[in-house]
Amino acid sequence: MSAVNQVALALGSNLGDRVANLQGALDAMVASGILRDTATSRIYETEPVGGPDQGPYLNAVVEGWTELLPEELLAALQGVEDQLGRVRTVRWGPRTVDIDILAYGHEVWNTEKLVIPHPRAHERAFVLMPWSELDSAFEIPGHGTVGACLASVSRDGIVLHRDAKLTVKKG
Ligand code: A4P
Ligand code: MG
Repeated sequence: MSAVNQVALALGSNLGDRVANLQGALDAMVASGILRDTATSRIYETEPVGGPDQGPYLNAVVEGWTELLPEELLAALQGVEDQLGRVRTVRWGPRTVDIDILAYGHEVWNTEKLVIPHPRAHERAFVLMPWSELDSAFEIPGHGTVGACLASVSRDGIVLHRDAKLTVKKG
């Protein structure tokens, strides 16, 4: 049997039908077997952080279990981003969908392609607010719990998106 690891992923979208993009990414991850036993946070509307002048984001966090190794997971998630029509132009620029690996169990990974835990997750309210709904007690390696990190950042510019929810379809 393959090893199964729990992962936390951040989803973000600020182009096109943003809810459909987040839901499409979740559906693709489940349907392709990348993730199973998946749980999702609520969706937040968030002011863009960094990058060029761009529209507001919808952000959410998804947790689940994967049999893929970290770099296999990254490649599979980039495949989902491509499938959803992502075009990479400027760093931190607008995107149909971005899927970042926040945590892979409690592993620490540091290669040119992949850094886990995500190097900016612990300071971003648009990640920590949805993540805390799922697992506030999760210990982010090197940074303390999700809840403690959230308590030390500003929540300005982050509001709950009440119009839609993500739903997990059986894979
Ligand atoms: N990479 C390294 N570590 C990881 C990881 N843990 N997860 C590498 C995913 N990718 C990782 O990513 C660039 C490269 O990061 C990848 O090729 C991968 O090898 P990308 O998705 O192509 O480009 P990006 O997302 O523009 O860059 P980056 O550095 O991931 O940006 P961030 O830090 O994710 O910031 N504001 C709001 N409100 N909401 C957002 O979601 N997102 C960003 C993107 C900026 N501002 C935002 C939001
Ligand atoms: Mg990214």
